[in-house]
Order: sequence, then structure tokens, then C-alpha cells
Amino acid sequence: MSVSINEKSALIITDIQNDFCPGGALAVPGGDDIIPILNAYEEKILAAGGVLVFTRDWHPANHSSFKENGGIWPVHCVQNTTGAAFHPDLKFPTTAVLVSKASNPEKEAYSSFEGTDLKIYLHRLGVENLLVGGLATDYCVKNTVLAGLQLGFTVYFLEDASRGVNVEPGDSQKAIEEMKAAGVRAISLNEI
Ligand code: VGL
Ligand code: ZN
Repeated sequence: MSVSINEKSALIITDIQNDFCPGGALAVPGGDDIIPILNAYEEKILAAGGVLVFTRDWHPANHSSFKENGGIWPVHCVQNTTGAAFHPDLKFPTTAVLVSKASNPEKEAYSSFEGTDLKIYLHRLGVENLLVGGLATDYCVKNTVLAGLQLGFTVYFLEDASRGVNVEPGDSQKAIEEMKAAGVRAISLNEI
């Protein structure tokens, strides 16, 4: 079955930042392979009159998720560093919306709804369905999808345009199963 997108659809491109791509501080295997696919989704959403949202992990240098501060991750996506910048191959139209998250040093925030204005923004524009892809499947993508479903949006997971960290082997597959159990539909570019 195909998915129709329109002005009530939002494409949420999650954390395509240098630090999550090969060579970065918290590189996701194959993280940059999905960029051409995401660029193609962008064209589709803009042609359909939908909303385009880019999220970024945007940590202060003293963030609690960093190992040196008691967390589990290497230092990554520190505000205003090259590692936090979007990958240069990702197309960034001027009409897109930018959402920065996890900026409170005390708090981890994997969902793009947590501590941001994303919900208010989407509601104000009358958005009803979300297409969520990017990095990483097993963290920010998963948590954004689950939060979107909880808020009552219809949510599509972009299976061909997402990649996982896989701290433990199989984490991404588990995340996909968890998202599906919560009501997401996994789709690919040729379905829209
Ligand atoms: C993320 C680990 C740490 C993500 C962010 O964007 O999925 N993962 N910070
Ligand atoms: Zn982070």
C-alpha cells in the first residue's frame, strides 16, 4: 500500500551531524549512506506542500551524557563545533525548521519532542502525520517516533533512511520491533 503525503505531513530528519557520521566522535556505521535518500525524501515532502524539520543534538560542553561527566557517550555534538554541524551533503532548504535538543546539561533527551517546541509547532501548522528518519534508529529516531505516536500523530518510520548505533548487536532491530508494536509503519522511498 502506498503512503500519500500532503500539507498535513512533516518530514523529521534526525541528527544528520558530522559526529554521527563516519569519522565523527560517535559515528554510526553507514550513517552517511542515508543522506542521498533523505535528500530525495526532502524533495517529495516539499513537492507535496509538507513541512520539513531538521533536528540536531546540541549539547553544552558539560553535558551529563558524556563519559567524563558520568554518562555513557564520548563527547559529541557540542554546540557550535564542527562535529555538531550538519553533514555537508545534506540539503538544507531555507524554509526548513531547525530543532535543537538535549541542551540542558543535566538531562539526556533522545526524543526531539523533549524540551523543545516541536509539538506546539506541528500542532500550529495542522500537521497530522510524521515521517521520521535519520540517526540513530535505536536512540533519537526511536524515541521521537514513540513520542509522536503517544501525542496522537500517525507516524511512519523511514526504514531505508535510518541507521543505528548498535551498542549491542541487534539494538536497531529491537528498536524497529518496539516502534512497530507501538503502531508505527515502516516505509521506504518508493512507497510515497
Ligand atoms: C543520539 C546518542 C547520544 C542520537 C544522541 O541522536 O540518536 N545518540 N546522543
Ligand atoms: Zn547526544
